[in-house]
Amino acid sequence: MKPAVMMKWMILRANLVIILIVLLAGVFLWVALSSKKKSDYTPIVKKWYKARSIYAVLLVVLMLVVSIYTLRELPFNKPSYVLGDEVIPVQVEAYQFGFDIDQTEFSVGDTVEFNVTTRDVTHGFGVYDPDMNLVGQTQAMPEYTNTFYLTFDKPGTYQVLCLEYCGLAHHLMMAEIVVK
Ligand SMILES: [Cu+2]
Repeated sequence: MKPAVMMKWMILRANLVIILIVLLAGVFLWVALSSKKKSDYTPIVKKWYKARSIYAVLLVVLMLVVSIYTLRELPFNKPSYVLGDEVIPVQVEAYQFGFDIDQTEFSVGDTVEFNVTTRDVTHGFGVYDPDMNLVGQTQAMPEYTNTFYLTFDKPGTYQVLCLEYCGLAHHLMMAEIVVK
């Protein structure tokens, strides 16, 4: 997703939250105002038991649609590394506030083995393609090396961003990888 599109989504979501809060307040008000009315209990129970089953089915369908839609783009089903591939090992050391990456220039088609650690606190190591889609990430942990494989299939400048809040200048913690 491009940054401009992302921004639009964030504004849309903020508006949605406000609308939902107003709706919820409306429901509370309606319940409070109608709580003094007296009526026969049995038909109400029957009516809402029925509504509850319809609601449950709708919820399951909605969750299925949302799950399928949101999970299909996860990289889990796209192996970027096959046993026997030639890989380029790269050491990454994160620190407050930057990354030491021992190689940052690659060619299209290269499969890289990122060995990620940190010299101070926990950081994130997220690699974004030239369209700012997250294509790979792992945690940078003290005294521990996390490895992940990434095949660069597009030329351009990739951004590396920290994905774990790690201090005041966390938002400035970035690096670049160039793929030719
Ligand atoms: Cu960080």
